[in-house]
Amino acid sequence: MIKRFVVLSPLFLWLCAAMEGQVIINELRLDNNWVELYNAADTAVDVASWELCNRPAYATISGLTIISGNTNMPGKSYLVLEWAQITSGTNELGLYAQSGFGDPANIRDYVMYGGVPGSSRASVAVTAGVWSSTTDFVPLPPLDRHVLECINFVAEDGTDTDLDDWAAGFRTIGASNHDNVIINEINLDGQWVELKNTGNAPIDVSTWELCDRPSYAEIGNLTVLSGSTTIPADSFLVVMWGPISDAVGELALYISGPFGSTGNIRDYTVYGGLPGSSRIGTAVNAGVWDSTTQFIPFPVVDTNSIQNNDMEAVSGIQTNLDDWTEDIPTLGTTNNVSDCPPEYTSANGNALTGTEAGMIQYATDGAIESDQLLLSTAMVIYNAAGGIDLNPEFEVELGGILDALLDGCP
Ligand SMILES: [Ca+2]
Ligand SMILES: [Ca+2]
Ligand SMILES: [Ca+2]
Ligand SMILES: [Ca+2]
Repeated sequence: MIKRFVVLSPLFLWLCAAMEGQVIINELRLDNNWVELYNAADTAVDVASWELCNRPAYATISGLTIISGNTNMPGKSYLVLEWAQITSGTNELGLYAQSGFGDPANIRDYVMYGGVPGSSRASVAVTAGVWSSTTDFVPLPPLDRHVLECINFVAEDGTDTDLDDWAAGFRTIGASNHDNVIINEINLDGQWVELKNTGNAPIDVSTWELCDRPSYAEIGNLTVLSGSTTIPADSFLVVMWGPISDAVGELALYISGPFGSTGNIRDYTVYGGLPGSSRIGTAVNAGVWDSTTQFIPFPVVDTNSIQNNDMEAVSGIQTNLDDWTEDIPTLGTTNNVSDCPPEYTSANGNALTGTEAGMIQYATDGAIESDQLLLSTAMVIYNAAGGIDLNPEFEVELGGILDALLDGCP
């Protein structure tokens, strides 16, 4: 009798493991109990017998409702599944190639969000290298309409994605998550806008649209001052557009029309005041701007730009009024990271006006001049190294609080 032995080389075993490991958890839509899986491999992976886990609940993928895609996932494709366990709040989701949920060899990807669950498979995920730490969780998105998404667009398997690769994003169910372009700098004098691709892969924005209601422009039709409409990873595109000017206006960024849709807007700014007609309501509902009454003041120095100073922002969701300040132009390059306004005085048209109802601090190394009305619920700090001037119109209602400091910006 002849005995035959088959010797599997370590390389062969490693290739098998890598191929069946290249499906990742890509997006979570918590309001609909949906998860989007992505097959990062070039070849098909059949995940019908794979398992989802939210300890102590488990589900075989073939038993779940398919929202889009196929359980025999073609290379570079998406599969969207519904599972009642995917809910908002403190939670986890594990993706396993087979049951045996305590065995790190079986887990392929993992995400923890909203807090640290009392019972979880986090330690299995950390041992397997598909999650960063048993105490790391992705914060819940700011609005129900936001999703949690993987923002590592070059991930090859679950070991490439951990806490730093997850963020609140826009719904892109069954499609790439990469829509991570923000409005980064606006120069009113020069009539240009700098867009930044905050993602780690190139993105083509030639069919995206700018909007200053009722004016609209496809980005591919505009004059490029710097960069390319296919913006490389972590890079800039600067385009000119006529409606960007020294008059009260807005600038919105859309992946496409229709422009009243919260699903299409990706970032928003409004400057100098509140325009009579605008998309600010759409922007606030989409979570890309603070409120319908907030705007960026005109720059004190005409040639200065207004610039986003949040270097960590991954999408328009993370940039708000507080992130915008005036500084010398940085056309096509990283913005100046100074978040101290030069001053708030009537001499430059930026005097503090309007009504305050909540807690807010205004800080500058220059001076503050105020016509504000502070309601009974207001708790306001004026912090100006160059002095504070309260005009006759300034008023604090009974119960309202004003702290005046001369420290300037922290
Ligand atoms: Ca991972
Ligand atoms: Ca997606
Ligand atoms: Ca924003
Ligand atoms: Ca810049």
